[in-house]
Amino acid sequence: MESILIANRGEIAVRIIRAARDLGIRTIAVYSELDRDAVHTSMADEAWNVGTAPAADSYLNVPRILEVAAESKASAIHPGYGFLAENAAFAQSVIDAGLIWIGPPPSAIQMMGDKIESRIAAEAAKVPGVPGTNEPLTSADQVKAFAKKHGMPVAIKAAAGGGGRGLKVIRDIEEIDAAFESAGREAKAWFGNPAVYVERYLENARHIEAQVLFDSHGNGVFLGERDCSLQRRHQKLVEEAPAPGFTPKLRAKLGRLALSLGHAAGYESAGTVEFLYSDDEFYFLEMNTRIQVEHTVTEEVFGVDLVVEQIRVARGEHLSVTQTPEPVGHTIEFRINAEDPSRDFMPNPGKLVKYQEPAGPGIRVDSGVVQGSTISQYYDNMIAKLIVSGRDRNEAVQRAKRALAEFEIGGVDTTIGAHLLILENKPFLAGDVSTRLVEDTMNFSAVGRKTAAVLPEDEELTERSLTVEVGGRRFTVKYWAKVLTAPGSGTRVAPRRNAPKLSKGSALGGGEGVVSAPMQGTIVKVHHKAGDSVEAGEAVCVLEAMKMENEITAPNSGEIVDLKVQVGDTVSAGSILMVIR
Ligand code: MV4
Repeated sequence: MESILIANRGEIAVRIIRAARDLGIRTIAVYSELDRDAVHTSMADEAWNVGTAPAADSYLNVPRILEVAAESKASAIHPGYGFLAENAAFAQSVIDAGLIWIGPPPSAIQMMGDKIESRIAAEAAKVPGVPGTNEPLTSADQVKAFAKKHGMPVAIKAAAGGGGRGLKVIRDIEEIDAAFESAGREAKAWFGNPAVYVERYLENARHIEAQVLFDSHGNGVFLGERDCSLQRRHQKLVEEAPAPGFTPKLRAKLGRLALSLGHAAGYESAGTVEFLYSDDEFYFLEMNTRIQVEHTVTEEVFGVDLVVEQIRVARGEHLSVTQTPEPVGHTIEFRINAEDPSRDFMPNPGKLVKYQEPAGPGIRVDSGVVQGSTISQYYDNMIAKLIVSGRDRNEAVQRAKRALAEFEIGGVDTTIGAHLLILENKPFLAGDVSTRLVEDTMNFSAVGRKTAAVLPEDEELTERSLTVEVGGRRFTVKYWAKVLTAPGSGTRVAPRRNAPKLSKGSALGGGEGVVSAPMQGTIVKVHHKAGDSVEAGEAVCVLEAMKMENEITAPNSGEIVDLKVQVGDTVSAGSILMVIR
């Protein structure tokens, strides 16, 4: 295997490039027009344009990806996760094109992609599933009969769904008719397959994933478990290994179940078998036939490079790891996404005008960005994965607090504040994790943006006021600054750069409706464009200064008649930012 084409982007593309490099294999990146200057694009040995920004026109553009594979003479393709990673037809077309597919056989992808088929395979392999049906439902009456027999709540799931997509929880018999109808409609619309099935919905269970790795010679190894119970609307927030409170006995039992399913499926490469763990029992949920986002915590604790192992297996090698390693220490992964936890994790794409990763003991950051990168609404909101290890869970938690506080990201809202809140959550700290923890015990609505919430607790903020004169008019503004102890350690005033110039004919500063910078800083968000109407007191832009984001508000209602700044501008105290008349 002389070269690998990575059919992906972002942090996982960087991750695969690193693994290939470790094996001395040449790397071929593909990029969309939006990713022409992305980290993965410049990092690979060569890079090819596969199309325009929309994923359908680029990262999902199978003919173009295969064409590039042929033109670049790639030996193999690694799909990463998402995009085409679990597309059996794509996997088959790669193999038919004479390339090595770094992943499971298309037959295994196909089997596990149909959640009803995967349940049947699990049953045949004596891997107990959540009580449920193994035939597509044809009427709401079947759901009612199931609920009568097994109890409520129940979950209706899309056979072509997975990862929580197409999952409907029903807590009241009266809701079954409507839920059954909408589940089928949504499954058809979202996945192109209306088939749905029903399971008993297990409340308060833990979501435990088993990492498995198979070679092409029938050998399989269980590489430990991950606890992924902390999810929000089926989006994982935090993953950890080993699972809190897991014993070697439990780990061995889980491993036997996971390997049994893998063998039954004729599995090869890395895969993850998902279970619910409740009342000392494991219940099979689904199997993911890809390397997962959270593979990193397994790597850190069980001491294996899963992507290197995938490549080795794809080269026809026998497993180099044949026994489940003993876990060493504890690792927690935090997904740093461009989302605003205080607004229900609303995506907040934008330019990373400030980006500085933490480092130091126990810290690993997997990312595909640098300062100046843009998180685009065309792709997922992930900025980076912060992977924190310690000798035990408490040390990992302490280090995580330090690393999250150290993580400098400006220009987008991030999930850092939410993670810091999780690290103060008592059930979480006690290891009492379950799929209900987030919903039952956490409220993110008050989570400030990272810079406002995470100044190390020994730093205090003092209220200060600043008197400025703009265009002959005197303003006194309040601001809050860190107490700097070292003498002369005042904030270095950055030289003015791109500071907005007063345009001809505009207000010469001062006067009604002039919005000025209360202090020197960087514009990290502009909420409006020229011509927009705004209300008095409404946030119009965000100025980052002294590690804090400061909302600048409209002094009066009116129209923005002159917008002088854009994201990334450095402004000095008193600079006019915009005029509202
Ligand atoms: C379930 C379940 C309880 N009972 N199925 C969520 C993602 C996908 N992997 C499957 N998931 C679940 N399926 C039954 N029959 C609980 C989850 C689940 C979960 C549900 C709600 C909120 C957070 C969750 C975290 C992990 C798993």
